[in-house]
Amino acid sequence: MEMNMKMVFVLCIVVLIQTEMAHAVEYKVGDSGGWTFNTVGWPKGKRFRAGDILTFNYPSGAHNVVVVNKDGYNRCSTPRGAKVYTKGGDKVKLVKGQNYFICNYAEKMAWKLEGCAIFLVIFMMLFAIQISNASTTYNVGDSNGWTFGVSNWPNGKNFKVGDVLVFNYPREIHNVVIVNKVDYNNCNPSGKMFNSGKDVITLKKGTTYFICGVPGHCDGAQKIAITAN
Ligand SMILES: [Cu+2]
Repeated sequence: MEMNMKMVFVLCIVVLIQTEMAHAVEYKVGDSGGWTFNTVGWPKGKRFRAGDILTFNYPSGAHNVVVVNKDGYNRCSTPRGAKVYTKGGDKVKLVKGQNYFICNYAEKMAWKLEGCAIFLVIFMMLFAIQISNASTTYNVGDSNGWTFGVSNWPNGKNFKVGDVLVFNYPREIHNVVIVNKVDYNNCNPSGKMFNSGKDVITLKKGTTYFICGVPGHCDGAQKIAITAN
């Protein structure tokens, strides 16, 4: 930031109108070097008149020309509503008194860089949130699938809201029924039934109770209670 301010400073020039007269003269600011760093000394020894034209030659996109007041000039800052030229080859007619010109492009670049940094941080935060929110898909019972003795399978796992359970089983042998806690404890299969053999269920907040509705299977520990936070 401090470096950028210095860069701005060396681009500042001040043109003092010494006498007011006819016959406008056209000046190329910075001569062959154009409007670039260290043009600050260029006006020295020249006698400008009101109505003279300054041509600011520079690559547009690298610099600009901002007409400022004395305060803006001294602080290398851009007053609100300042006239800004950006095309390169800009012609500015001098008015009576002191004419102050600065390039505030480095200042702008600093803002842009700051803006980029802020967006990068936001992006990284969103990315981190996305990672922490990423849902996990579980195959219930792992390679054994949804079968007898599966009731211990959830132990030690931390399920989140939005995680997905896939119940894999031969559909002619088992099914999946979502039940309430009492029916879970009593192995009573009254509730929503799935029987595709590959049922995909997204977890909601709280505890969801799953049992196999085929008689005797729930009692054979084909039941799981999953708590998602
Ligand atoms: Cu079963």
